Amino acid sequence: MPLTIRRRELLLGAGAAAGLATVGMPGIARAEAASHTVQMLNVHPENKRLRQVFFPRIQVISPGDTVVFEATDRGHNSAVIDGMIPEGTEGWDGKIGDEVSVTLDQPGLYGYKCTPHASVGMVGLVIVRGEGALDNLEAAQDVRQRGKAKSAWEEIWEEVAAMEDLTSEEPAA
Ligand SMILES: [Cu+2]
Repeated sequence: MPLTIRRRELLLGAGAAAGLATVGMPGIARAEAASHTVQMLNVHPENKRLRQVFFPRIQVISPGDTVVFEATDRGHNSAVIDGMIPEGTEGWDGKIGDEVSVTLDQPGLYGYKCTPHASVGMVGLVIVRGEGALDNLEAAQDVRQRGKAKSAWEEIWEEVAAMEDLTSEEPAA
């Protein structure tokens, strides 16, 4: 049976070589990409007086990361707001009640809403950090908001103004 043994050795060798080959592949760097969760909720988990919310409302991610909008409570969706995403990007438009998962490569601000609850302030922002992350800040701030979305965005922009290092790829240590 020496032939069989040799064949097994060959197969093992091939497997090991294939394993080594993948280590240096560019795709492996994506293994570092993170997944972040935003819950779509009827009641804010830390302040019961706040209703119809995305939690957290602002999510800062790195290019290539994924954001999952979880349909924790029913009746919500996540859809980008016209004029509030970086130029040339597609955004997303989730159906009501559906979980949506988006992977974002382009640094910038991505403003979104729950379509039925935007006017009661159910809006949120994903910031993809990196060069040009704030390039569409003015354009996003210029978008006209209605009802409670107005004050919600004022609060969000205030928080964004206090954030540091958004234009660097890595969070400050
Ligand atoms: Cu909603």
